[in-house]
Amino acid sequence: MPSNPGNKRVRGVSVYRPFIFGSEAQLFDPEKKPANCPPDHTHQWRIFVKGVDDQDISYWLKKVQFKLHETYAQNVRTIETPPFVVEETGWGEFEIQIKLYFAPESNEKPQTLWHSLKLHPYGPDAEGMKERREVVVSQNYEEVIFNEPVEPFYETLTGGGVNGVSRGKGKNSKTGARTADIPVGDSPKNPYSRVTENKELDRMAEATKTVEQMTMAEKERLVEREKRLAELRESEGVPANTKRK
Ligand code: SLL
Repeated sequence: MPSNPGNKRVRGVSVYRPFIFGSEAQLFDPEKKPANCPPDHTHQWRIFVKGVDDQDISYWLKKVQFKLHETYAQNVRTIETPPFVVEETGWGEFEIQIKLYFAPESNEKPQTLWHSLKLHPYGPDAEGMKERREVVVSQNYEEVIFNEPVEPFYETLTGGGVNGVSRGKGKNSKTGARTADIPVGDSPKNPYSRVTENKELDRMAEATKTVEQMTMAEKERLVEREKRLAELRESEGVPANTKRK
C-alpha cells in the first residue's frame, strides 16, 4: 500500500498548546432582564474555550461542541468559528460536555472535557459577591498535547501562518513561529502567566518543605516512642520484641 505522506508522524516529538475553558455567570439585574427570557431564569451565563490572553487557537482548534442540560432547546451547540462561546440564561447549575475538534489535517480524534457551570459565588466572600452581583468566573488552564503529530499538522502547529507570514499573539515575535508561549506577566483580564506559574511553583516547593519537616518530626516522635516502649518492657522484665499473651 502506498503510504500517505499526510499520515507520516513526526517521531519523538510532542507539541502542546495551552488554552482556557470555563464559564462566567451573573445574576440578572431585575431592571435589565431580557424581555424574551423565561420568567424562572435568574442568571445569564457564557461557556467558552479560548486561548491564554486571547491568543489565537483557531489554527489547531477548528470546532467546539458544547452539550448543555436537556432542559435547553437544541442542547447540543456547535461553534465552528472563534470565539468558541455559547451564551445563555438559566436558573440551574449543571455539567457541560465540551468536545474539541482539531484541524482536519491533524488526523486526531476529538477530545472531551467537562465543565461544571457555576452560577453561584463560592469561596470565603461568597455572600458579599452575591450581594454585589459579581460575575462568577470558573475557569481552568489546560494543555492539549499532540504526541507525534502527522507532518502536515506539525507544520500547522509550528508554521508561521499563511505564506510564512505571522502576526499576532501566540507567535514568537522574532521567528514568527507558532508557540505555546504564555504571557510573562498577568493582567486583570488574564491570570495565566509565567509569573503566576512561578508563584505556584514556589508555593508547591514551600508546601513540600513543610510536609518534609512534618514527616521528619513524626519520625523523631516514633523513634522516641519506640525507645520509651523498650524501656518500659525492660523495666517489666519483658524481653524486647516479645508480645505478651
Ligand atoms: C439542577 N440538575 O437541578 C440541575 C439542572 C438545569 C438548568 C439544571 C434552564 C433551562 C430552561 C436551566 O437553567 N436549566 O429553562 O430551558 O440544578
